[in-house]
Amino acid sequence: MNVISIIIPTYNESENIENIINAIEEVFSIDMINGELVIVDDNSPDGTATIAERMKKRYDNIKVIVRTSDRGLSQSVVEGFDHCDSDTIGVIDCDFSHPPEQIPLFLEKIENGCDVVFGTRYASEGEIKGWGAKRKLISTGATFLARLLIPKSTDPVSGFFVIDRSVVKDVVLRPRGYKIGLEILGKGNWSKYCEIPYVFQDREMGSSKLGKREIYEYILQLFDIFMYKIR
Ligand SMILES: Nc1nc2c(ncn2[C@@H]2O[C@H](COP(=O)(O)OP(=O)(O)O)[C@@H](O)[C@H]2O)c(=O)[nH]1
Ligand SMILES: [Mg+2]
Repeated sequence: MNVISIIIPTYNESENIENIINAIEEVFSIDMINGELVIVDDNSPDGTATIAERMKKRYDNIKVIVRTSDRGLSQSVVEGFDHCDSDTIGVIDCDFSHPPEQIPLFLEKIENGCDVVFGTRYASEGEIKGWGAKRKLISTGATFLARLLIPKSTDPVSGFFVIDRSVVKDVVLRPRGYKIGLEILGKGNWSKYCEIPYVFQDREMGSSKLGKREIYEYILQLFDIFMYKIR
């Protein structure tokens, strides 16, 4: 059985998908990790899923899930959970913003008893590279608000995290927008929180899909988690 399943949510990532699969497979191979990749694509018009399917010829540990309704990053990650066959589940972006070579560190923390391990850009040694002032401001504001709900975390809106499956077992999540990690921290069953600093590197290929809708959904999500916690 695999020790870790890594979910990669994708939308129009034809320029990145092959490289990220190769990069994670190399990490698995170097660190002798028995892992699998679960690519969850929202039927990208640029053919991302077809490229991922083709990669199955090279690797036997890849699953490709194509969704055709209710497009969304968070929805894709939650659907991915059902296709993961490991008890340890990770999430990583397709665009190399998150360093795949740090995956073994996340796994080690889980093996040492952490329930959730979040990559953080806002602790010592963590950093964001490549974003303009506007995007940095949005992220700082979003992180500030989320930290009021999850004070233990320096980066509760991080998209780079690994969890033990038990954290989300029988938990009713309300996936929407971009911040599925925050939803899991807000509603999941975890006690030992751990984090690992990483350097976020803005993408070089393809474009961000963050828009006004995701920001609006984020505000609703914060309110929903707040109500959940006081209940
Ligand atoms: N399945 C799926 N993946 C998405 C969607 N939107 C974004 N993603 C993926 O989520 C990851 C982060 O998205 P990105 O646009 O780079 O966000 P940013 O880094 O915050 O600007 C990337 O792997 C995207 O391909 C979506 O609607 N559905
Ligand atoms: Mg990105």
